[in-house]
Amino acid sequence: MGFTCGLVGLPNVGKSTIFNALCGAGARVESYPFCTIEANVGTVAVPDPRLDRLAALYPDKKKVPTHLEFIDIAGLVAKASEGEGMGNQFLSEIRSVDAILHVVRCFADANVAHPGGEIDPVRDIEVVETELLLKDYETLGRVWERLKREAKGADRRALARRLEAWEGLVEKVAQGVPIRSLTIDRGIEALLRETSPLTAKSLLYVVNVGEEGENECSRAVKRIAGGHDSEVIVIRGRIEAEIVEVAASEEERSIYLGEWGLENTGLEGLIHAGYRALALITFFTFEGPEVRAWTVPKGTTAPKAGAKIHSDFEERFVLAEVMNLGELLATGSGKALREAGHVHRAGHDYVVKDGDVIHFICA
Ligand SMILES: Nc1nc2c(ncn2[C@@H]2O[C@H](COP(=O)(O)OP(=O)(O)OP(=O)(O)O)[C@@H](O)[C@H]2O)c(=O)[nH]1
Ligand SMILES: [Mg+2]
Repeated sequence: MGFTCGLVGLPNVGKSTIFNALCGAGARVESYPFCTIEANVGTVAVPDPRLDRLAALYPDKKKVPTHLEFIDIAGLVAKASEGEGMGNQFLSEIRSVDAILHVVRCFADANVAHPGGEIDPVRDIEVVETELLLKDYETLGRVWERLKREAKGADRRALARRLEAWEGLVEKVAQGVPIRSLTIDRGIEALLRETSPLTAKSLLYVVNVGEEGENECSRAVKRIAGGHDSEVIVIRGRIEAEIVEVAASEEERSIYLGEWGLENTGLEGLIHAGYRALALITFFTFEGPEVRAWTVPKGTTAPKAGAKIHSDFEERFVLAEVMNLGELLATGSGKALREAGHVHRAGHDYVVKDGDVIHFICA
C-alpha cells in the first residue's frame, strides 16, 4: 500500500515545476494553462538522517529509504465541478490521493498567464476550495437522497439518526465548511469513508514563491492556513527545479543552494510535511543485505508493520525485537544491545513507534 500526495491548484501555479523538482521527472512545464492533461505520477525517497546513521553502522549493507508517491494533477478552474476546464476528470484523480497539496502561486511573472488576471492568493484559494466543496455537496447530496428513501423503509429509528447526522454534514458543506474540520458522528463514519469526499482529505498549502523568497502573498496564505490549522510549505519552485536538473551530485546541490542563501530545499520540507499530513511514521530494519526504512500509519501494530516487509509476516508473526535507535547507535551493534539486555520483546499488540528498529521473528 502506497501513500499518495496530490498536487492540486489553479492552472499555471507551478504544480508540474514542483513535481519535477520533487521527482526529477521531466514533466511538461509551459507558461500557458492546462499544460498538464494526464496526471504525472512519481515516487520520492524520503530523506531521513536516522537512516543515514543506521546505515553507517553497517557499511556493507545497501541503504534503502522509504518512499512517498506524488501525483501532479491537471489545473482546476472555477466551475470545474460542473465540467469547466479539465472538469471532472481531475476530480477523480483528487479522489484517489491520500493528501492534498494545494499549490498557490505567489510569484509575479508577466510571462506566465494567470487565469484570474493577477496574483491574489485569497481569491485563488477560495476558487479551488469552493470547487472541492461543490463537488462534495453533489456527492453527499446523492447519498442523502438514498438515505431518505431508505429511512422510509423498515428499521426506521436507526436510519433516521443516520439521516439526521448526514443532513447536518450536508448543511455544513453547503455553508462552505470543509469536512476535515468537522467532528463526524460515529453512525456515519463508515459511510463517509466509502463516499471519499474531497474536503475530508488532509490538506497542506504549498506556496510557490519567486527568487526573492517569502513575500506579502505567502504571508497572506499563512494567515489563511493558520485559521484552520493547516501547514504551509514555501518553495521557490523554479529555482529548486533548476537546481535539481543541473546538480550532478548532493554536494553540487548544496553549493547551488548556498548560492541562493538556502540551507535545505523546500522540497525536503514538503516531503516531511506530506508525511505528517498523512500521519505516517518510519521504522527501520537491518535484515539481510539491507538497512531499510519503512512507512506505516501511526497506530500500526507490530504484525501489521511486519506485513509491509512480507505479506505473510502478519500471519506468521511470533514476536518483534524492538531496539531504540539512539541506544543501537551508542552500543554500535544489535548484538551488543541484546547482550546488554536492551532489546524489547514485543508481542502482537505492540504499537510501532516512530524511529523503532525492529527485528521480526516469525514462525
Ligand atoms: N517566475 C517563475 N515562474 C515559475 C515558477 N514556478 C513555475 N513557473 C513557471 O510557471 C509556468 C507554469 O508552470 P507549470 O509548472 O507548468 O504550472 P502547472 O501548475 O503545472 O500548470 P498546468 O499544468 O497548466 O495546470 C511555467 O512557465 C513555469 O516555468 C517560479 O517560481 N517563478
Ligand atoms: Mg502542470
